[in-house]
Amino acid sequence: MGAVTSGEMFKINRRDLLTWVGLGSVASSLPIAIAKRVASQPNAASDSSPTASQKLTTTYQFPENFFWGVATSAYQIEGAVSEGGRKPSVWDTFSAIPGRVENGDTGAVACDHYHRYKTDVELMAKLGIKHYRFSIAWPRIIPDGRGKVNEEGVDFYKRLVDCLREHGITPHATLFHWDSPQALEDLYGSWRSREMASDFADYATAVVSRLGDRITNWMTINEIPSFTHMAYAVDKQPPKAPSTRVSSLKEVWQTCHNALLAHGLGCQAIRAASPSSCSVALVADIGVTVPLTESAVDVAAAQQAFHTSWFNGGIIFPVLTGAYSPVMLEKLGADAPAIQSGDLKIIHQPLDSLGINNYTGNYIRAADNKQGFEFLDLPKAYPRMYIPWIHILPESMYWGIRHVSETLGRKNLPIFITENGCAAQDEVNDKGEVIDTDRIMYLRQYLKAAHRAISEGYPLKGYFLWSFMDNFEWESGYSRRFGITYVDYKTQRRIPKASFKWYAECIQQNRVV
Ligand code: GBH
Repeated sequence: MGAVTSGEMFKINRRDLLTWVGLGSVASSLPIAIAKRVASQPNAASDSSPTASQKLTTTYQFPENFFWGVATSAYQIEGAVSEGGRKPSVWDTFSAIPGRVENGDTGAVACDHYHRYKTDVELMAKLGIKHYRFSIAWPRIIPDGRGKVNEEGVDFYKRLVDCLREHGITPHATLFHWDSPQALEDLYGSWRSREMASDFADYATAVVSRLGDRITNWMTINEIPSFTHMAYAVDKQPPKAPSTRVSSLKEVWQTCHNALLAHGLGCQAIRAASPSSCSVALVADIGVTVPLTESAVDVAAAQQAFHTSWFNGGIIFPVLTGAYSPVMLEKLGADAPAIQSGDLKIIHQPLDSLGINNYTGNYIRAADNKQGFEFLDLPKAYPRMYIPWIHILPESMYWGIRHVSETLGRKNLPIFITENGCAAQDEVNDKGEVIDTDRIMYLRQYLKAAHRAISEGYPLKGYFLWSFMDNFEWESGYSRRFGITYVDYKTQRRIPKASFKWYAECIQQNRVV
């Protein structure tokens, strides 16, 4: 499309404009005169009688049984940190140390979801989701990390899940989203010890034996690097809790290996404790390598680079293939973790699906060097969202899914996008609305890339948008908003943003609008 001069702009009518920006379907919320005009438009798709495959690619229609959802996590939304018998997690301790979290923010109140879950679930029902991913707080269920179960903590999740089910929403529970009990940090250094893996398995048993009558979709652990590699470091104060300095990189990798063991033992514990057949997954933040072009050589380069991108070779490889990537091990040398015999068998449990958290990626091209590829730096002005690490790479959605299927050779493993979303500089305007067109732009492009994966036959089964509402964004505190619902933290008022209404329309039409 050529440049539109401001003079020409005046000739564009409202209907054209709505169609251009993809809002042609919001007829129900339009003034009646406009709604009538929209309704009287001939349906372009049926007019030109496209073939089935053309129709699929031009309308971005999703399969009938596709799961549309939203995601949150316990520490980021619940608050009520010392209520109902809960004891501190490492994030309570960490955020209480001045300077660790922006503005000195903590999760003490967060979105007060512990008290407001009913109205939050009502709002989810208005959004039209049928699936909700949340996490269960270990320090609510077993406040000392091991030993006695706190039934009052369990009761909160019973209430929440019953409320979800009353609204026709299926619960998907993550057992661990970074909130390790402080007691275990004090006792044996939490993830530095293998004991953490068996304590996690006992915690999984405690949860599933009590909630397994209400929940059948389980995820063991969310994003292993975020509480291991980013929480332990050798020469700097790591950004995430418990933020411990250790003396070697090998020790950091050991925390990661212990988390893999926890995942494996956790899978076994969930299956043993579940009263009915259930689904078990891991949630991984894979480092997505995107080929600069889709030439055969660049695609091969992206596949090769996938091994050493982020922590893939040491996490998703052992979990899905039963072995650390040899390329990764060679690169690590003496820094690789100690692996005891039998560990890999525990780690490589059968999974019912894999959850992928996708936000961004890296461009790769084939190169004339020893490894055969290179990671490309992004130009300084490459577009990003309102947080430095989210560069806009919609095709990372497609390639993340394809790498798991193809590069890891797990063709038939169902995949869920368990998180995708972005921070935006949201402001409430004088009409009391939040018009986050930048977030809509971001989400729309990523969903189109998800659709491409499905249309090429990759087994993507569902999508959970991060996040249902603004929340405690870890070391950024409340300064970064990822929600499609705005939270006014002073009053705890929820304001559905423009992206909320846009997502509701996608769900309702079962396609990207
Ligand atoms: C997820 O973390 C969390 O699960 C969620 O709790 C959080 O609120 C949400 O996303 C938004 O941050 O190598 O530059 O690409 C994401 C944490 C931070 C993990 C960036 C991967 C890669 C940085 N991620 N990181 S980069």
